[in-house]
Amino acid sequence: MIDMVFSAEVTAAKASGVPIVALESTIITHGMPYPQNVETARRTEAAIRTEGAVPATIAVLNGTLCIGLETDQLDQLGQAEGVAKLSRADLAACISSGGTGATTVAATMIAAHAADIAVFATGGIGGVHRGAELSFDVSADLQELAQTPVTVVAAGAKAILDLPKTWEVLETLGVPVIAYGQDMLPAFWSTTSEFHAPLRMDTAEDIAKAHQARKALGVPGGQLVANPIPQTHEIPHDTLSPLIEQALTEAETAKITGKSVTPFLLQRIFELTDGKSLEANIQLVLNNARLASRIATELCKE
Ligand code: PSU
Ligand code: MN
Repeated sequence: MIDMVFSAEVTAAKASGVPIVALESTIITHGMPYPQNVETARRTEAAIRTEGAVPATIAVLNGTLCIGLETDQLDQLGQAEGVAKLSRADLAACISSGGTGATTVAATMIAAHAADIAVFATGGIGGVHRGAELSFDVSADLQELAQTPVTVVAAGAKAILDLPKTWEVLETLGVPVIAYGQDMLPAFWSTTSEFHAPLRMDTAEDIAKAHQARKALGVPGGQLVANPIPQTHEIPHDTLSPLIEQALTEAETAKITGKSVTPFLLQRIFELTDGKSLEANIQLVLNNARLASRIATELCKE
């Protein structure tokens, strides 16, 4: 088993059986600008505590896999330059070489599972990029959901992606995609989309039961809970759509590829919406943290 260092708060939660919710760190280093990134991380952690659970933000700091960050560690990570973006392929190498890296959805799932944490909240998962039929750019997050038993609460896949292809791949991989409280899938910055969700659940209890049933069946992999952004904070798809197109064209012109694609697009959309996309992103993360806490609480009861 890999060495892990738990924060004081996570250590205490483990000792007393308090529910724990994992959080990723790529959203801090590559998903939002400073200082909003650190502020959002703190507010997300606080939202989890308000629900009676404990947050475990995951990152690799100087070769140590950290499950839960202390206040100063979070501050430093949020301002650090050149932090690696870690997925399944490079998590181990970062640890073995003593590096520092932020964990994506895929790497956070691996670490959460290793730390025996079953629920994880984020903003949006990675998915099939537009033009993937030529670029083959498909996030490792999808494969991870198929093989690692963690329930991930997200506001759907980011609308910069090819959403129908993302949902198709998740179906092929056997990942349960559960819309929370509505029939349609959310689209990150927008509450709804034109795509019907394969599954719908209305309570945290039902989601926790489905997590346990999958485990009891011996089916590997996790679940994706698609939790819609609260309507008061959404950016309607029609407003966003042309701006996403513009950001995608710019990415193509600038020949942005690989790991840089998602951060580039998020940053451009932030600029093109005068910061409105960031405010929506913050609100949906908080909303996901609250639901994840309630699911983790239900899992602790069983
Ligand atoms: N959700 C956000 N902002 C982000 C991400 C998710 O609101 O920055 C990150 C996650 O860490 C996710 C990653 O795993 O983007 C996907 O990157 P890629 O498309 O390169 O797999
Ligand atoms: Mn990619």
